[in-house]
Amino acid sequence: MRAGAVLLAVGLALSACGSSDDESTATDDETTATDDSTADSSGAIEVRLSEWMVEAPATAEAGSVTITAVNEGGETHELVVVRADSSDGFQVDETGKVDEAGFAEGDFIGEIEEFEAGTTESGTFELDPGTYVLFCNIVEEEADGTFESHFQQGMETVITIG
Ligand SMILES: [Cu+2]
Repeated sequence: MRAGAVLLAVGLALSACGSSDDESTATDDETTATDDSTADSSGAIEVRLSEWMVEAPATAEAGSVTITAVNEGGETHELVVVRADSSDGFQVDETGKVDEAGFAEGDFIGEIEEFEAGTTESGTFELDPGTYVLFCNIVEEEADGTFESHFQQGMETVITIG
């Protein structure tokens, strides 16, 4: 009984080592398992949105960058990509909404349109080396007539593309 078990184990080990099919299968698994990665070297990053944060890796490689935006919050969010050293010079209107048309030509890169809490959206952007601000530009009007600007609540971060 015991000898049989050992032989079986050796047989399994040998077949695992000798099979190139197993190796290619393992590679496929890695390629599809991108959900848990926050950053890698292939131009894909994950950005997490919540109240009131935008969390992104500090750096990413230039080129065609696919941003997977995960809405981990309880509200609808969006993700705007603008080339800027920081948000210091951003123009906001009286509601706290950033004037997306106010950026110099070429600095407004694009956005992932608003998507619901608990969902994930992605977008691919051509990013040259430089510094970019990622922010949410949703403004909600409260029942009392005041405005809640997600950007002004802190939903912004800076990422360096190199
Ligand atoms: Cu938001």
